[in-house]
This record gives sequence, C-alpha cells and structure tokens, in this order.
Amino acid sequence: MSRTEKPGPEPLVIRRLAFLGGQASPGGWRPEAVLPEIAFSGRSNVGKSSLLNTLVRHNSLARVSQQPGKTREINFFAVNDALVLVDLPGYGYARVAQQERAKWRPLIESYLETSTQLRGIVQLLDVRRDPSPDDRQMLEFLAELGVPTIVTLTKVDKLSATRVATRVSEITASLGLEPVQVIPFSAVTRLGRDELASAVEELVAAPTWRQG
Ligand SMILES: Nc1nc2c(ncn2[C@@H]2O[C@H](COP(=O)(O)OP(=O)(O)O)[C@@H](O)[C@H]2O)c(=O)[nH]1
Ligand SMILES: [Mg+2]
Repeated sequence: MSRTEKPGPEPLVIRRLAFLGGQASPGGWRPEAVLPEIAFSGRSNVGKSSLLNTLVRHNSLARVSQQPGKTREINFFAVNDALVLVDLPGYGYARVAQQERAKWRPLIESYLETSTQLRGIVQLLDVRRDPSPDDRQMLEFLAELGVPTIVTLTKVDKLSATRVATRVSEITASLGLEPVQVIPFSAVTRLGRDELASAVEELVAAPTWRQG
C-alpha cells in the first residue's frame, strides 16, 4: 500500500448505497452473508459515524451521534452491490450502564467469530488519546483471530501537522503496528479518505484470511 497520492480515478466510487438492517443480539437477524464485509470498530465518540459518512461521501449514512453510546446494534450497509460496510457498536463509553456495556462485547465478538464474509477490520482510535484498555483488548482479539486490520487515527484536524506525525509514530510503536496499517484521518478535511478507500478495496480483493 503506497502512502503517496496517485493521480487517477478516486478509489471506491460510490454508485449505490443501501441500508440492509441492524443486528441486535448474537445469533439474531443479520443480512445474508453473500458479499465481502469490512467492519468498523472503535469506542463511542471516536468519530466512526463521521468516518463512514466521509468514506461513502454521504452525509447521513451513519448518524453522527449527539448521544455517545446510543448505537448498540450492528448496522449493515451495502455499497455498489459489491461489498458491505459493517458499523459495529461503539464500546467503552463510561456513562453507559454496566448492563448495556455487558451486551456489546458478546455481540461484537460473535459477529467477528462467525462472519464468513468478513475480509477486514478498520479499527478507529482518536489521534489525541492513548489507546484505552478496551481499545487494546479489541486489537488483541483481532490479532488472535488473525483478521487483517487497518487502524485509522481520527480527528487529526484537531492537532498541528507536526503533532500528528509525532502521535502517529507513538501510537504505531506503542501498539506494535506496521506503519502501512495506520492511516491518519479527518472527517473535517477529508484527509485519509482516499487512502482508507484504497485500503478497503484491497481488503475486499484479498482472498479470505479464515482457515478452512
Ligand atoms: N474536528 C473533528 N471532529 C470530529 C471528527 N470526526 C468526528 N468528530 C466529532 O466527534 C463527535 C463524535 O463523532 P461521531 O462520528 O458521532 O462518533 P461515533 O460515536 O464514533 O460514531 C462529533 O461531535 C463529531 O462532529 C473529525 O475528523 N474532526
Ligand atoms: Mg456513531
């Protein structure tokens, strides 16, 4: 994956978008798994809805939440009848009742363990914050599963370019990631949109990582 922007057609041109529905519980309804799926994960308020909307150039695909922790279902969106973007529930929001918090982990884990069409995960982290224990647990879980993972560092417009570069190196090193796995992103300036779109296309095109 190249970091430099290449001239040419933009990656992942969106011709058709459709909301397929939501999954509320492990083993509950979910759309038929026929298209490759890319899932998006991160703590509440990290900027996941904003990133999804920026990725598909659509202002209200995923609702930008005024109430963090409110979206507790897994939402499925078909793109171009070719792939499905999977919006996992935001986790780890302190003000969400313990009972609610106990629900997201089994839901997310069962999705990740059983989705036959899953091709990769985009894990979101706020560029300004150190990864939380929940973030680290999620990344460890993904590493154990062996699912290809891209990390986007969100809200980079809130820091100077110099500070962003420092934070990108710090977070990449502290999580033991490869630099090509990490994409700085801003829903405000759209920085990183095309790089993320290319990464998503590559994940979709790659053969499945699941063993037999
Ligand atoms: N400055 C800035 N604010 C952002 C960015 N992405 C999200 N936000 C803000 O962060 C808050 C949470 O965003 P949202 O997309 O709802 O996060 P979610 O809970 O992870 O879906 C909202 O107030 C957004 O406007 C970004 O790239 N830059
Ligand atoms: Mg959201």
